[in-house]
Amino acid sequence: MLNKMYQEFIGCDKEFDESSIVLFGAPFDSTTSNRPGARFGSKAIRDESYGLETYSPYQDKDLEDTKIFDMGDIELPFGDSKKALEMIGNVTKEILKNEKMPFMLGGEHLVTLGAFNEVYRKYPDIRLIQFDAHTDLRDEYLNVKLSHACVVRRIWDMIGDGKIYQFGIRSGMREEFYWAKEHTTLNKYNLSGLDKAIEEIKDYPVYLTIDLDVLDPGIMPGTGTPEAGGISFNELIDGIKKMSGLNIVAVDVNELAPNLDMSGASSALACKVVRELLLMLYR
Ligand SMILES: [Mn+2]
Repeated sequence: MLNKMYQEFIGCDKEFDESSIVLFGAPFDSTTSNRPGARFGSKAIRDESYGLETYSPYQDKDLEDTKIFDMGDIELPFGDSKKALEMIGNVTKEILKNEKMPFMLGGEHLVTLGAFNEVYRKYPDIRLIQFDAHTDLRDEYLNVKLSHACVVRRIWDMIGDGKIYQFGIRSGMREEFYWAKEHTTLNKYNLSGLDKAIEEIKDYPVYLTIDLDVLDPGIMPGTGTPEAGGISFNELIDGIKKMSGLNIVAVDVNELAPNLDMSGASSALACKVVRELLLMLYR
């Protein structure tokens, strides 16, 4: 008998059938406009997770007490966004079909669209919570509609007005900020509007997407488009804990570019965010 040839995210060593959460990587960064490297994010998160404890003092929970399967990374074609999103969709679909929660590790932010498509198919009344420095509301970027800079706009194309809640936003075109006033709930700079949003969407299924650049680049420099003035790690952990009462049905954590922070601190931080999310979500 042979064993698998990769190390899963720490504590996520259960089999598919017995698990309620399925972790998978989407190592894709073809539309990254500034500094590439997010394609290495999921692998770094998996590798560096062995620097973590499985126990969280923040939540008094331990990954050892969970049943989570890490399937590893999907092998994606870098030159073809449409095909890559389709492949991400197929994996997501299979996870949902088996009544499990997809938990995707990016990759650039565009990968969210592949998973979201399938989640929307299963949950037509889905709401989106986005933590991000950037609006991601452009209709197109460099004449491309399938771009990391357009991902939330593409989600709006599907679900429409009043269902998208954005937090930590501090960068975008004027047109995007004005457009958001009509179509999304955009909270600038921090997570201060989160309580109100939770109250509004507590009866709906929720897709949670966390672009790690929502964090301050002082603690999270390892990302493609760092944006000064971000939230602290403790603010993010508080936000994650607050969402434990929500009906979150799918999650992704994206935009770690480990090659852009040679200290490794950004990767270690991302691992910790993933651990806290898994422990918050596990039922
Ligand atoms: Mn961003």
